[in-house]
Amino acid sequence: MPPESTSTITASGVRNEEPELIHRPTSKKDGKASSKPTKELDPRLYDIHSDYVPPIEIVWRNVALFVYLHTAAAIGLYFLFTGQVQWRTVLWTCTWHLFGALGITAGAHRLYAHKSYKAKLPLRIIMTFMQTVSFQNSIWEWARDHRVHHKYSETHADPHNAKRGFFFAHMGWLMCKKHPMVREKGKLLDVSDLEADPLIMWQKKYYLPIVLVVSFFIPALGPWFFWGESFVVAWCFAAQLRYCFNLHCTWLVNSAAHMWGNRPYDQTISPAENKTVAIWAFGEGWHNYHHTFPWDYKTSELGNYEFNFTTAFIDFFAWLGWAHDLKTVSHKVIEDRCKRTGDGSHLIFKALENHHHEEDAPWGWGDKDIPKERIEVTQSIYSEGENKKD
Ligand code: ST9
Ligand code: ZN
Ligand code: ZN
Repeated sequence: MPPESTSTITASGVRNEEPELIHRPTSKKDGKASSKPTKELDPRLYDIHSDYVPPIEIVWRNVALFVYLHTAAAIGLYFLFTGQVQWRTVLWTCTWHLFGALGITAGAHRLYAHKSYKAKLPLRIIMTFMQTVSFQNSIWEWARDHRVHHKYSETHADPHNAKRGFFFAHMGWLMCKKHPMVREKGKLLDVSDLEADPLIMWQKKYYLPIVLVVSFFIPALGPWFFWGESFVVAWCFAAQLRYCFNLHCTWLVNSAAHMWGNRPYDQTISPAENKTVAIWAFGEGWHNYHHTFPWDYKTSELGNYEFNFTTAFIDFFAWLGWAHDLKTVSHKVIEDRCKRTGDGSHLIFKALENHHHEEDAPWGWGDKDIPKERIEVTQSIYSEGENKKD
C-alpha cells in the first residue's frame, strides 16, 4: 500500500503525490478532510489503463429522470410536427438554446475549465447565467470533471472514458457511480481558481433552485404568460425538448468526437476532428486539435466562424473589451506538431502533395515555384559565406 502523503501543487496544476489508498471523505460543513478513513479500495482499481472495470452501480434516480426527459421531449417534438407550437415559442426556444449552448462552450468550457481567455465581471455574470440555463451541473463541478477528462483522457480516471463504449461516453456515465479513480485523480487537480471566484461559488451553493427557475420554469412560463401558449406545450417544447437537445449535442463531443474523424495533430490520442459534431456543438467538434492545444480559445486551428460560432461570440466580446488575453497557438508550432505526431491528414501535407503533381513543379534551384518552407530547410554545403539562393 503506498504511503499517504501531503501534497504541493505543481505548475501543471497537479499535486505531486501518489494517490491515497485510503479515502478520507471531506466534511460538507468545513471542507476539511475527515479523520475517519472509509473502506480500502481494490488495488486493481489503481491501474487506470487496465481492462478491469468494477461492477457498475446504476443510479436509478438518474435513469428515471432521463426516461422522463426523453418522453417529455418526444411529446414536445410531436407538438412541433403537428403544428401545435406557436412560431413565437419556436423563436423563444431557439434563443434559450443559444444561451445554454454558449454558456457551455464559451463559459464552462473555454473560459472556466481551460482558462483560454479572461472575462470581465459583466461577461462572467452573463456566462454564469447562460451556463445555468444549460443545466449541466454547476460551473465548479463541470469544470472540475472536464479538467480530469483532459488530464486522464481515455483512462478510468476520465469521467466519460470513451474506451468504455459510445453509450457510456455519451450518457451512460451520468447514470452510474463514477469509477473511484475519477475521484482519486480529480482530488489531485488544482481548482483553486474556480473556488476563488465568488460568482462560481454562489452558483454552486444555490444551484438546484436557480437551475430549476432559469432552465425550466422561465423558459416554460414565458410563452404561456406573454402570448398565451399552452403551458403543457411550452413545458415539453421550450423546457424539456430544448434541454434534451442541448444535452445530446454536448454529449456527442464526448462520444462521437472521441471515436470518429481525422487526427491531424496527434494520432496517438482518440479525440478526432469531427465536422458534424462541430456543427451541432457550436464549434466544439475539432477535438483532436482541442486535446492537443487545450488552452487555445478557438478550440480549433482556424477561427472559421461558420463552423465555430463560439469563437465569433468570444471575438465580439473581445472587441467590446469584456474578454481579453485570448490564448492561441502559432502556425509554426501547429505545423511542427502535425509533422511530428499527426496522421498526415492536415492540409499542409495535401498542399505539398498536390504541388508535386501540378504543372508548375520546380525545374530546379532558383525556380520561384519552390515552396518557401522547402527553401528554408535546404542546406548549402561548402557554401561561400551566406546561404545563397541563386
Ligand atoms: C451533463 C454534463 O450532461 C455534461 C458534461 C459534458 C462535457 C463535454 C465536454 C466537451 C467539450 C464542450 C462541448 C460543449 C458542446 C455544447 C453544445 C451545445 C449545443 N474529481 O458526483 P458524485 C467526488 S450534466 C474529484 O455524486 P457519484 C465528489 O466531490 C446533466 N472528486 O459521484 C463527491 O465527494 P464528496 C445533468 C470528484 O456518487 C464524490 O466524489 N446531471 C469528482 O459517483 C461523489 O460525487 C446529471 O445527469 C472529480 N472529477 O455519482 C447527473 N467527481 O462525497 C449529475 C466526483 O466528498 N450527476 N467527485 O462530496 C450525478 O448524479 C452523479 O455525479 C453521478 C455519479 C450519478 C453521475
Ligand atoms: Zn476541453
Ligand atoms: Zn474530450
